[in-house]
Amino acid sequence: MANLNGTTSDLKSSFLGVYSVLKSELLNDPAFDFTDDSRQWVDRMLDYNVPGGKLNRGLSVIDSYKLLKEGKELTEDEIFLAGALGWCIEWLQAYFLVLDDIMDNSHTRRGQPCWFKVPKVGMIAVNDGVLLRNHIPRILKKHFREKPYYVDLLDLFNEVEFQTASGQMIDLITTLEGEKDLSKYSLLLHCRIVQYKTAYYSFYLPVACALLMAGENLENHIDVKDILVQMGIYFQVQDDYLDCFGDPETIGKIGTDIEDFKCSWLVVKALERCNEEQKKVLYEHYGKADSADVAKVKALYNDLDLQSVFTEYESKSYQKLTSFIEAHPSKAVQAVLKSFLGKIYKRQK
Ligand code: DMA
Ligand code: MG
Ligand code: MG
Ligand code: MG
Repeated sequence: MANLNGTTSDLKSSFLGVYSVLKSELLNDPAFDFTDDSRQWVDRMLDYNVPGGKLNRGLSVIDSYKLLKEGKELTEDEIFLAGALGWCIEWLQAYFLVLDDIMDNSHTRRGQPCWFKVPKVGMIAVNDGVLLRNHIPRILKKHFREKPYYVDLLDLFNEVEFQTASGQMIDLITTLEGEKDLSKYSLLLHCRIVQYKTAYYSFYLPVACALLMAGENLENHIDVKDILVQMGIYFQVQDDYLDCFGDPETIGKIGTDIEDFKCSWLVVKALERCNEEQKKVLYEHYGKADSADVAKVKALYNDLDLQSVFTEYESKSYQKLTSFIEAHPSKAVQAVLKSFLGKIYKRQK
């Protein structure tokens, strides 16, 4: 394995090396009597869904752990373990995305068809999601069961999964047919949805994993959690913005928020800024599958100059988050949080 204390590309290639090890362990899990067919299915399903993203969440476990160790060279063993925790987060993400794409009726993900859209997969994707979710405790058991922080790790993944699934639930029930009512959409509701569906697993979880590995008690780091949750909310606002204004080639997915009647940051801002006439347009065309309806909504977003509203929000958020970070007493924690923020500020994908 390449030395993970080296450059970013070394780090990524070694991280991918950890993936190969974990995958081969799962494909030879003695708890299931694999046949060639079933092993091949899982092999293909994993390669299709787990490693193809930006890997930011996974890589940042190693990054954060290194920063918490304040520059001390990590051992190969520490690197492998931090990498394995990073992959557990990527597995969790794959599980949520496979199911999210079915529920959101999406088309593409990471530049390829969503897994359930692949011929012969279809609704088998539901069980594949369940399998992906089940792989996490298997990885943790294999590599962490003797660690003093094993129970805390299991508990952390359980808590965060529950929060994420609850966030997904409120994201989905706000769009229910027959109750399509834009008047219930507000910044407060948006904030509640994205805090749960995105912030905990995308931002708090990687740092919490690194903290546990470093022997820390998570109860002593509530302040870090609060900052990461704020960062996660900003990240999902970017996701909502890119759903409409991003380049599908670059973000690897085609937006569906308007069709899906989502409580997106953009529709909330549009409602805040529109006049009575524009409000009628929104009420009439938001949440319809027809591309002519979607085009009307997008034209309205342009008229309301939501691109500038977003740019303004983006720089304000960056300033606010930076000041929260700089108020933190630990320089090592500051470095972890700044590295995170740097990775997402003004992202195009
Ligand atoms: C996704 O929200 C949240 C989870 C937990 C997968 P989303 O549907 O906006 O994500 P995407 O835009 O990637 O489909
Ligand atoms: Mg989605
Ligand atoms: Mg969704
Ligand atoms: Mg989205």
